[in-house]
Amino acid sequence: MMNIEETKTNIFNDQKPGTSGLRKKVTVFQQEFYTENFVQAIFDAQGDRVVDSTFVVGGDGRYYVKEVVSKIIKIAAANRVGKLIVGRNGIFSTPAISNYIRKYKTNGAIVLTASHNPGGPDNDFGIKFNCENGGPAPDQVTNRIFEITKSLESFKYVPNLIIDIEKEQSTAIQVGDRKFVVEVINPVEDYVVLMKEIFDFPSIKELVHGSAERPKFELIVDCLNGVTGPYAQCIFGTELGVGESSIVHSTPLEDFGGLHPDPNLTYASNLVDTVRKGVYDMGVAFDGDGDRNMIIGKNAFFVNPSDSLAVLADNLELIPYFKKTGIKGFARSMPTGSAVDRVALNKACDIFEVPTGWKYFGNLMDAGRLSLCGEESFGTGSDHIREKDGIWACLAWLNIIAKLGKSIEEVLMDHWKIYGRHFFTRYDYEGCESLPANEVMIEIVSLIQNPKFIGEKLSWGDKTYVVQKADDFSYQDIIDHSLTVNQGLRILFEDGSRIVFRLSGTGSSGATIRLYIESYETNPSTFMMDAQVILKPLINIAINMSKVEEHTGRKFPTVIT
Ligand code: VG1
Ligand code: CO
Repeated sequence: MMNIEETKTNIFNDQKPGTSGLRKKVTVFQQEFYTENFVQAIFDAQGDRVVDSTFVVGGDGRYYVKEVVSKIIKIAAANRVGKLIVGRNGIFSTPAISNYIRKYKTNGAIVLTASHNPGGPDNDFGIKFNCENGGPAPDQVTNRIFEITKSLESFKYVPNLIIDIEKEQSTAIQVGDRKFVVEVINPVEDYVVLMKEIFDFPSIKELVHGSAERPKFELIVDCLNGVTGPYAQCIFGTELGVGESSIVHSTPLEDFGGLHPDPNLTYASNLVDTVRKGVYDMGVAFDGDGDRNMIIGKNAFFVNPSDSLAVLADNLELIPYFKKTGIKGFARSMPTGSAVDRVALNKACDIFEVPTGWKYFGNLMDAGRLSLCGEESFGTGSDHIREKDGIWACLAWLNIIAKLGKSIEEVLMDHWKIYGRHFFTRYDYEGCESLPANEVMIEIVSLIQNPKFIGEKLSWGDKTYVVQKADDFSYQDIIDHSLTVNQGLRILFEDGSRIVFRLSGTGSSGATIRLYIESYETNPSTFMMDAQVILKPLINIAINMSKVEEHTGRKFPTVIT
């Protein structure tokens, strides 16, 4: 039998979760009692539901995950949790956790990830709480946790409870007068079963192997040393027969091998360069925790995530899962390009526009209103789980290509011919000081608050745009009617073009300004043009009106997508 101890904690005032959990430098989490404080607050926020509850624990394999898993085991045992399900070695992708919660009807999960942020002792760590629907906790829950962290006086734990998480095993321990169980499991198995239920694996297998009618479709998968490695090896390697040399960076590393595990053109440039050589028909990369994806076609033809969402929406019936469930509706986050809106219109189905962050899709899915959704930040997913899902997105593309028999570029060209093309770009000014970043936002606020701004003509070169509407985006959830405000400054123009400014909510320090630009073209002669060329006038208008360079001293963004 083991005993519970209670230790006085320190008060921390900075444990407010952002877009997707609490993210800070590892060194911040390593402060005495910092992590314990947040974990205790998660359990306290459960109220009486914590008694005999079952929670899943796992993360993206980054530095400090294992230490925090052992802290959580000790604290859970002392807080009357009945059972913890732990991914072996602390490994569990974000989508696989979401699936596990739903499949086995557990009470939720503590997900240890800073997603696409770099890892290692000098980089980032994160803790996210997911609810029993499998999705990230909504604002009401994270606000409750935050309030508790600010007044917590002590935390409870079982000091002598040590579990070997390198071995799959189940351990029952007597803690005080209760039984507490820790089950260490294979984190890959159930997820693979789910993928095989959703997609037409035989068709995908034929695609990647080639047949009498069609040459082999060459795929390269880059896991950026994140958590997807073991999932990719099993699904693309063992199940689909993709060669070992085409599944790269597939061992989860604590510092991601020095890579920045963010699948975009800047941080996954190795993959882009490889695919540019013309051998591969498709390249795909995932982020640290496996919920993001980047898709590129032959010769590094880039599929913008907003277009990816629209193409999947248009072809969803080709995927067995949706043939069965039907299509209930589409959604995108506000800054995401609106290509999918046209598909929704064409299919006469609902389209929802929600704030940035996957948690805002959850209620719609739970209410059976939403089948497919996405974000411009390389997030795509469906109601099979309640997180975005990188491997799912790759399989969805493969499934569709297997059925259509076209290249990725052909699929996009055909899509644009029908719907027109929404050009989209995002500029990130990462690692700014907080003060100047706020000044940039205030600059825009003062512009859009002026009633005379509506109708104003903004020009650059020979292009002129007329302001139709400008606001600070707010969203009322149609299911629980909760209101979320201050979700991004939008300037909408009469021709459908948009400029959006937002501050990132996932950074661990300082501030990141995100500038999103979109415009719509129907003239096919523009379709193959570079988005940066087409959007140049709007980009310059946005940069001038925000005085971003004056305030931050940044001549250029750090990342352009
Ligand atoms: C970013 C993206 C957002 C995404 C979030 C979490 O948030 O813009 O679309 O949902 O990251 O993604 P922000 O607040 O930095 O813009 V992940 O892969 O960290 O779970
Ligand atoms: Co992620």
